[in-house]
Amino acid sequence: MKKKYSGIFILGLSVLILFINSCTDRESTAQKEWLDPLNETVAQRDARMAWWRESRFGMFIHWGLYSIPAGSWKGERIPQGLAEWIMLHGQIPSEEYEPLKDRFNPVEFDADEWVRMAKYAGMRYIAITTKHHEGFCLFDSKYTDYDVMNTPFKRDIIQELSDACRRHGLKFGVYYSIPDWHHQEFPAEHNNSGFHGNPKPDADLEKYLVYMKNQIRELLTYYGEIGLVWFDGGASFKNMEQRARLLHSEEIVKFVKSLQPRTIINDRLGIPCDYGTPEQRIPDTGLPGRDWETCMTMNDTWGYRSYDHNWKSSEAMIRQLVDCASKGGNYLLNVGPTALGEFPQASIERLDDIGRWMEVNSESIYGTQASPFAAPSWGKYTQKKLDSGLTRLYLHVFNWPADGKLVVEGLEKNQEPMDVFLLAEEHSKPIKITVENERLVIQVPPRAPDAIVSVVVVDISLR
Ligand code: FHN
Repeated sequence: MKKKYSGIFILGLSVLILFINSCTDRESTAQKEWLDPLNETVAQRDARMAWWRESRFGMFIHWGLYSIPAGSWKGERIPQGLAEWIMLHGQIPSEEYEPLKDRFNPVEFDADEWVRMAKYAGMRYIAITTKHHEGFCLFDSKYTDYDVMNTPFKRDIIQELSDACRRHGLKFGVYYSIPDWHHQEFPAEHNNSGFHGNPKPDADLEKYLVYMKNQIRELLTYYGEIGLVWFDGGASFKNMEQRARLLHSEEIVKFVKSLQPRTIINDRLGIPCDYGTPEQRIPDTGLPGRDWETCMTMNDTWGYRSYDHNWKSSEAMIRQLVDCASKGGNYLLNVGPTALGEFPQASIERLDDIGRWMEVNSESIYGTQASPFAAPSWGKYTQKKLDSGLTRLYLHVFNWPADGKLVVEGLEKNQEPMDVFLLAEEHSKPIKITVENERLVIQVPPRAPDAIVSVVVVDISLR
């Protein structure tokens, strides 16, 4: 017998449905909490993220056909914007730009040499552009001829670099551009400022997504363990909500995980996924409660630009690395190789400087967590828990006290440290600690062990 429902019941049900919808709307307008399609437990996710959190420091590599023009076109400098966007900034049609592939022949490319430089700098993972917005692929793809196998070079760069990472113990990650200025089915309307090298008016995003998923399958099938996928949107789509909706991003994540369940995914599909990606900036308070990674150029552009000499100092980048770690984040520092396959000399020198600092101080970066205290006036704190139950505080001193008195801001005077030493000197020289005006003061030597950042270690029992 068909059940009759009272008017009150139906009214109540409608109100309930309206309330749920309003919540859902509110949730969908806010950054919807990421519901992992695999219903991962916190413990499972922590295990999957462990290597990435331990690493704290990686290398970004932006390399493609744009390294050939290197910021100039037909003898004219195109200084606006980013070097890897020269096709757009120069409004270069595909038929003029794409023949660059017939000149791509990076005869100096040496994957082991690149990985050795990253490893010496203290970087624990590499993420390279397998395909940037220009659409050219640095890997052998059976879904396009616009790839490295159809150039004079004829070598699968992604294969060589992923193999070299495994040989040297670095995790390998792939950057993949969502927008594609070459593929005819990526609609120009969804590109930044509606650009496409060879626009097809009735381009069908769904057809492009088939191509994109086929290439994702290639990358996650033929190149061994892929530690992370660095999707990038390049200002495409109106906003993240539209990007996630039109890309069916949760389906893409499920697809990636169906191929390699442990692969870490960033937030540029338009949904939170595993970590946030502040770009060219270090958030004042980090991204509390969330994994995050600042990506940063060494000069002003990601791809190689021959006349961009605005290089950050090694000091500035070491301090950025410390700053990220002090807020619980990772630092992904970029190199833009030349058309010959070499790192710019200025990049090599900086990687070398950073490596020398990391040789002495990497313990204060790897595996650390955000500081338990606000940053002191003279530098940054990082911390890690010791097996003993003590907390090891790493005091990164940017400004060494001329009077030799380092005030440990944030610690209560009664929190007597159990051990204090200079990381550069281990326990060779005891360091005195006193209480002055209710504050803990470390008597440090007159000369800083390191001109850029010196690390003082304080082991303490934090409740
Ligand atoms: O448009 C890209 C840009 O070329 C570069 O790849 C950066 C790196 O994070 N991502 C996009 C801009 O946000």
